[in-house]
Amino acid sequence: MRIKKILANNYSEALAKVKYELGEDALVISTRSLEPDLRSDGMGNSGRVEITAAIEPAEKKENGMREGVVGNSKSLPFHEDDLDLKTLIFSLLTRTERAQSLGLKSHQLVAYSQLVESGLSERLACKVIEKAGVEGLAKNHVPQSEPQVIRNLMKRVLLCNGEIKLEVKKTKKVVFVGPTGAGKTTTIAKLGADFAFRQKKKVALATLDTYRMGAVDQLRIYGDIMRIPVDTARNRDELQTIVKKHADKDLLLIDTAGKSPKETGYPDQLKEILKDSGDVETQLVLSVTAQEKIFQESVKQFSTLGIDRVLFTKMDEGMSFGALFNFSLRTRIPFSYFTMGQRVPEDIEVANQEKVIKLIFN
Ligand SMILES: Nc1nc2c(ncn2[C@@H]2O[C@H](COP(=O)(O)OP(=O)(O)OP(=O)(O)O)[C@@H](O)[C@H]2O)c(=O)[nH]1
Ligand SMILES: [Mg+2]
Repeated sequence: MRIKKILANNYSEALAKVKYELGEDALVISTRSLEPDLRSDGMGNSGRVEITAAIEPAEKKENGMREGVVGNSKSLPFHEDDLDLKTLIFSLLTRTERAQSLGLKSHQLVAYSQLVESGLSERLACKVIEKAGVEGLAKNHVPQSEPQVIRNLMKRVLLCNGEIKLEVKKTKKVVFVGPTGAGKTTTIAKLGADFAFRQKKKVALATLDTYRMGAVDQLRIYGDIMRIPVDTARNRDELQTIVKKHADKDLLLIDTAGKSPKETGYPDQLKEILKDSGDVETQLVLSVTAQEKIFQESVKQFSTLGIDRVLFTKMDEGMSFGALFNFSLRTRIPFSYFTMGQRVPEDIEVANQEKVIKLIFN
């Protein structure tokens, strides 16, 4: 790693020099203001700034190093680095120093801090403020990121794609997967009721959760109350039989056993069971109360199955909704529904961008 100190009259000039001398991938590792030093020989400075920046040699970068931090990612919409040496050094700076090293100006720091406080990752918060600043400037000719510009920008990049779309003359099959206790079974009951009673569609429920005591009963009780058939499948053949039996239905909702993201073999078992049942949409169910790390691990865990959409539960218990924004930007998996309570069938709504933005800024 090459380290270089850059002197300039102010931070923006210093950052421009860093980019010019070391390139877009350079990482600012420290900044400091220099006191005016008016030496009699005229060689002193009159209040300047010093930036220490580092750059990875080109051949190392080609060996797997990802994009840099200053002026990074032009890909859509934003991008974050993996944990690497740069990230490690970066993490040693204070939040404000990090924001400045990413190019934010002092007038942007309040908005930036608010986003980080509400759970946005620091890098995404910087990107949002930066882009909102550019958009605000283009629109109003004022170099500031107005709250409305920030909100609109964030709203625009969130991906939501509405409720389950039924097929014409074909049963729509949807399987719900996710960590233990995320709310899969309860959500299936809510959706079953919505499609059967509000939308007057023919609905059937099935469960592959034959591992846990009482799991089948839990779904069956909901099915009995709603007068919706509930079937259980232990393997591929049994599921195929259920699918055939319900060929006249508009919608078949399939429940699965909750598994910790550490159980990496489980998605392959599910894939095997679902193999001959035709097109099955996969919805990953995640609770907003879980750690963000669980979100990422679950996405990784079920990636072999192919996740079509994500459904967030327990919005009523969530404390920090910036994680939803991070999730959307990191994975680009569209949101389907949000659930916000234990009441069946009331506590569910189709996911929408406005809701996420309101929760983040509330
Ligand atoms: N507060 C709140 N609780 C919820 C919500 N959705 C589900 N729950 C509760 O979360 C608990 C677990 O819900 P389940 O539907 O059994 O979760 P699951 O994902 O099927 O669990 P496993 O099958 O064990 O993996 C229950 O007590 C539900 O009432 C929600 O939106 N808000
Ligand atoms: Mg369950």
